[in-house]
Amino acid sequence: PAATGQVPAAAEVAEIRDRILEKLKHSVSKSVGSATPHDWFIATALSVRDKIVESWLTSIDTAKKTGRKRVYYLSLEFLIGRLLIDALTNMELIDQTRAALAELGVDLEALREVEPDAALGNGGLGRLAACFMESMATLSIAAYGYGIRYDHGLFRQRIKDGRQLEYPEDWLSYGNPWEFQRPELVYGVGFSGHIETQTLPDGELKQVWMPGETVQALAYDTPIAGWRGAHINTLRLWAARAADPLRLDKFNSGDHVGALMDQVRAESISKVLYPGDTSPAGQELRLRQEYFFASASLQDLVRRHMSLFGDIKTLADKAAIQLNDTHPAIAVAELMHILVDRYDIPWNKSWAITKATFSYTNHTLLPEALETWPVPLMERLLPRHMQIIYLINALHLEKVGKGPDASGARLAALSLIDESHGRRVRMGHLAFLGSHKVNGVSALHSDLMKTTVFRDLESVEPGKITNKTNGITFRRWLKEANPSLTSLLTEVVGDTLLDDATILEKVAPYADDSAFTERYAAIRRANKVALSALVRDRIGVKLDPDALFDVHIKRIHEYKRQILNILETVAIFEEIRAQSFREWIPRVKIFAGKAAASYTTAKLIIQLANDVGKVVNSDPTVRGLLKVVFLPNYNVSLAERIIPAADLSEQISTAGMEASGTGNMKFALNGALTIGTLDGANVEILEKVGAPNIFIFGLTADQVEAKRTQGISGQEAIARSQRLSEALESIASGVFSPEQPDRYRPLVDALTYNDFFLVTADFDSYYNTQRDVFKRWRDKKSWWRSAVINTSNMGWFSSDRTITEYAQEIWNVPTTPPGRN
Ligand code: 26V
Repeated sequence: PAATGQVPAAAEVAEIRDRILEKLKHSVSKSVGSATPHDWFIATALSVRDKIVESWLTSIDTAKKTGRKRVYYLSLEFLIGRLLIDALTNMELIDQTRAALAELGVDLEALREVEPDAALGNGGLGRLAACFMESMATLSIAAYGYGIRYDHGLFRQRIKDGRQLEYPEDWLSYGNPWEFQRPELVYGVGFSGHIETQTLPDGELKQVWMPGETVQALAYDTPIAGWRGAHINTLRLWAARAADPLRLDKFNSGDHVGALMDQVRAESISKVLYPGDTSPAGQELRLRQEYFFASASLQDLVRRHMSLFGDIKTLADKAAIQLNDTHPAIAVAELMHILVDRYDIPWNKSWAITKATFSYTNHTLLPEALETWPVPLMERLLPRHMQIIYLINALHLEKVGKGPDASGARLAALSLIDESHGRRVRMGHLAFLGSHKVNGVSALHSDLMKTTVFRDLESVEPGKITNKTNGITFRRWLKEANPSLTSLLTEVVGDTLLDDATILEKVAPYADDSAFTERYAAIRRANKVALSALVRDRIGVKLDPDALFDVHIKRIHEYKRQILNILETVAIFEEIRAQSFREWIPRVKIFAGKAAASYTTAKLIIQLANDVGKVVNSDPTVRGLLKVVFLPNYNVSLAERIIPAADLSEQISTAGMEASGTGNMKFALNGALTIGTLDGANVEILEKVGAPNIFIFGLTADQVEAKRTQGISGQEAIARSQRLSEALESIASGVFSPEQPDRYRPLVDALTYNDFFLVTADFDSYYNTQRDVFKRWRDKKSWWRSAVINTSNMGWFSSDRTITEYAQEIWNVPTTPPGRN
């Protein structure tokens, strides 16, 4: 990537160089002659970390002195990615550090590549948490992220014979230069045991939980630098340890393995990230993770509150706790436990404090993703919390039961306990009731919340559900991922672009300036050349950088409809072969994404993409007019390489099913045109960029709902579309799996008889819209005009805007835009 700034001052460069050398010697213990790229990475990270720490301590001190309200973002996932370039960028040290390393004969880009991704998340929800942490720091909100320090993040994906294989990920194996262990910060987290009823001196009865098992939570802190380093926040992740590391009695009697049993059991809690992204985990270990981090985080923030303010009753004035999905929802019962049992605050007062403190974000309406826990499991693992949940429920049902429309069915729908398939605690209901505000993540999604899963609860507390459309941090997704484009844009709008993304609007007039669009197109081409080199290195496929790069990257899931894209690919493949004389648009289909290890259909879709690629890429009649690549091990760092090189962004979920999407925003910001359904934030992207600059197709969410009530067989749609039936037929007959012709029978059968995701219903519309894409691509002037209009209208999708809305409408905390500190 091109340099991004001015020539740095020689004295500053020399100082940075000397700091790095000092770290290399005294912290890494290596000489210049023997240092590996990894050693240089550590030395460089430690030297920028020193700068961060100085601001960090000031930020913490200022928050203390001013007695500011703090925001606590509770999330089981933080999908951070790499931090070196991010830290250097936000500390405004990137050019100086690049120059300092160059003097030492070291290439910063090479160091960038040796840092492992912190992949402590599955996908959109985890990456959103990471963007929010960066924006909260940028806006000088005193915020803490709380989560789990997993030893192993999301599995590493390899593709063997077209199939996904999962390998453990090991991001900590070379150490982590960004974190600080806090050995003094340890909390005990209880599980199981029993409850004793005690009589207080005044005759009141009191429930006392006597846990049967206690696990220790150890704090690890990572500083999160905001833009221009003006403010630094803390990401505090908890690691689990046994209270007693070793049972000496067992060890001495010769049972060396048994002596470590408690340790293994305790440490399993923070061992590995759950790799599913929607299907229910169901296991006890997942509930133990949820309670472990909720309890440690609440103990920590209550301790801080008491030491600063000394009165637990003011908690809601000084702390806002955001629940990232229902994963931390048990915190609602935990806070009640703390207030009622520890601080002896009366129930109603405790409930008022709890509600005023919590708020909850929902990230999906998929029924299989809505967490519920079996009552017997809760009773065994968290007996006191189960009592509290019953009491919350009793008071809630008593209140709503007085209403005129309190039918049995309505009460069953409103209850915290789902009685329909065994007795289960509905964590979404608990999060909803325990919060003062509940939000969805796009306008459409927030509306659907009110008419689907939360319809009854919303009717009890109208106005509680609000919308906060997601956003992305432009520091990472524009400047760090696409420095050349960022330079071009700042030439036009000025270098406050990353302080206030709305000034991107000033780029709009340049959509018609051919000198500008030519430079814009040249930057894209250079990014495509760079991506082509990566593709060649990783999978040995050669790409034409002048082809249309059509990109579909995200978790593999039926509702995201990678298969719709594959069907269009197959249809075009057949057409090119049959009519090779026609003038085809050279196109590269790029796929990447992970499937949950147990999600058989998703894994079959990965195999199909790979099998189609194998056949298409080696067919001589296609003559390189179509290439299909599946890039293994999709992660944040790979996204940073692919997105700036994309021409077309595939956002083709079944309408009503993608809560928001955030990849859609990253692509549009970097100037890819979107082909998409009216789903999630696509709807708002359409509003901002205008219909001529986006390719919208397919059924709307309302039409999807109506269609499903008529039946979900694909037979009619297939019969109506010769192209579709031929594409399905070639897949079903083994054209792409000659060694096992019936391999894709299950996929084709599902589409034919049980097409819940309405792939067949949307196929023709998608196919035709792809032909509109081809037409536009031929008219390059018009294409680049649309690309520039996309970029110029994306300012609103900055996570700075999203966080400002949360701060003003949910948390009630002030924000200070960067550059104005
Ligand atoms: C569910 C589960 C179930 C149990 C196993 C572990 C696990 C992990 C995560 C989830 C929830 C996934 C929900 C999610 O990622 N939603 C995505 O959130 C994005 C940010 O709001 C949004 O852009 C995507 O549309 C939405 O799918």
